Parts: sequence; C-alpha cells; structure tokens
Amino acid sequence: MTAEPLEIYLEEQDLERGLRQDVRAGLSAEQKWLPPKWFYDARGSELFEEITRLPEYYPTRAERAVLAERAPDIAALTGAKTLIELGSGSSEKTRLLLDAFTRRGGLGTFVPLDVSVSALRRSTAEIAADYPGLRVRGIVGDFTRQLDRLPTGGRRLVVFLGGTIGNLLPVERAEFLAAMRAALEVGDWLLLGTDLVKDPSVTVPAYDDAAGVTAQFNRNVLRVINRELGADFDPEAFEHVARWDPDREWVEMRLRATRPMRVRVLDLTVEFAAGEELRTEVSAKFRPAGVAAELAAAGFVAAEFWTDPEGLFGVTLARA
Ligand code: AVJ
Repeated sequence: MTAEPLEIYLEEQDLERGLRQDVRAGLSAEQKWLPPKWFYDARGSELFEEITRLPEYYPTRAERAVLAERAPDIAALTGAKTLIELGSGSSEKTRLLLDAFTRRGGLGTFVPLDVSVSALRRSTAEIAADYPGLRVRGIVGDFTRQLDRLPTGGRRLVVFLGGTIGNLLPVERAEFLAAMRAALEVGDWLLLGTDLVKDPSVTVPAYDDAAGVTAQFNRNVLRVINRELGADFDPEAFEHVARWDPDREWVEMRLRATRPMRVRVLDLTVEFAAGEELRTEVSAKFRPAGVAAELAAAGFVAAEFWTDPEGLFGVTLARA
C-alpha cells in the first residue's frame, strides 16, 4: 500500500509560535535553556541518525538488541491491531516489531507520529512500500500534545522508544504518562524504552563523541533559531558540553559561550557572558524500579521488563 497523506496536527504556524514561546521563556531565564525538540529540523534529524551509528552511542544498539530478541513476544502478548509510534523519527528499530507482527498476522495499521515532516515523509513512504497490506497513517504532531488525537478502536500498542521519555523533566514525564494513560483504554498497551543508569564513563561519551557529531547536533538548535526567527547566533562560538548530574541521574547537554556575546532574537537582546552555559537537553537515565513506579503512578501495570545482555537499556511492556 502507499502511505496515506500525512495528517498534520501541527501546522507550520503552530510550530513557529511554539518556538517563539520557548525562545522567549528560555533565553530570558536566569539560567538559560531551550527544549530539545527544536534540534530536529531536516539537518538535525539527519545528525541524530548519524549519532545512532556512532561507536560511543550505545542506546540505539542496545534497544535494538532487546527488540530483536523480544519482538515475537511483544506481538504475541499484545495481539495489537494498531501500532502507534510516538516520536517515530526514521522508525528504523520499529521494523523489528513490524516484522514480528507481519509474521504473526493481525496488525492492520501503523501510525507514526513525529514533529519532523521530512523524517515522517520518508519513513511512511519506505514502510508502506516494504509492508504491503499495512495501512500507514503518518501524523505530524508533538507527542506531548497530540495524545487525544490518536486513532481509537482496535487493540492498540503505543511504542515510545529510544529513551526519548528521558528528554522530559520529571514533572513533564508524570504529566505525559498520565495523559497517555487517559488516552488509552483497558486492553491497550504501552512499550517504553528507557536508558538505564550506569557508570558515567559510559554515559557521558555517548553524548560527547570523539567525531564531534553530537556537538554539531547540539549547535543545530541555534541554526534553527537563526533561520526560523531571524536571530544572529554564531553557533561556532559555542562549545558543546555534556555533563552527568549524579543527583538527578541525567545527562545535560549545554552550549557554552566562548566569549561575551549579544544576540538579537525576536524583540530580545540576549547577553551571554564568556563561559555562560545554555542548557539544551536533559536526558534522564532510569533504574528499573523507578520506571515501574512512574508507570504505576500513571495507572499502568508493568507486565514485562527486558534489557540487552549488557544491561545498558531497558524496555518495559505495560498494560493500560
Ligand atoms: C532523542 C532520547 C534518543 O537523549 O539520547 C542523542 C537524543 N541527544 N544525543 C537521547 C540525543 C544527544 C536522544 N533521544
């Protein structure tokens, strides 16, 4: 089947309004910050795909190992009719699930949802071509906001992979899981990928690779703001920083000003002192008990928890 036309719940103007709000809030704060979702324009999505192939970036390979081993169990346990993927990107690992569901039979529809139109156009076309008989409905949207627009009916499996839930702050995470549970019905399932707490000597290099791809990915948010809002950031004047926070058990990516700068964006003049840091991403790491507790607090019942052989990454299957 050919993919159906993308369903666009996030128009260009909503995106731009969201970016303006985030830039205004984040760059006028005492400790400057920007939310990570603005990394992912076409170039940012490509840089992220490149990150997933780096030797230091273990989460993609570890999660793929879990899915490769457990996809048949996931298909059998859930018996899903509709597979919904939040923050789908290239949907590369999701093919392991689609393969298992195809062998088993019964999956009718695949619904990838992502903010990146370019990533979605490509993935929906490729998946529709490779899985004849599967209905492919791509949705352009923000996974924290479009949960009430998910297709209803049938037995649904929502997959949220890559550890992307770790990019939400703890409060946002609780709100997101509760909204997710509210959008689902008893009998539906959630498959959640979470990167696990481990020695920072493994975690930090995954966010600070020797080839400097993550540094370019990090600076890309400044390029997006320059292009979309006519700002005058000099991205190369910012240094990439990745830091492990042992208390909150998360990695922070930051951009550090290498000299004093004055940046014009919207109607703001944003001053950076030399050495000042702008936080661009939080990537939380989890403990198995913590994942179970957060899911339970949102009203899910964890059914299975799997890791790769090295115990780097966790995948939880939970029932609504
Ligand atoms: C989007 C959650 C998969 O936090 O590991 C990769 C994004 N940031 N390198 C992560 C990311 C820096 C990533 N995920």
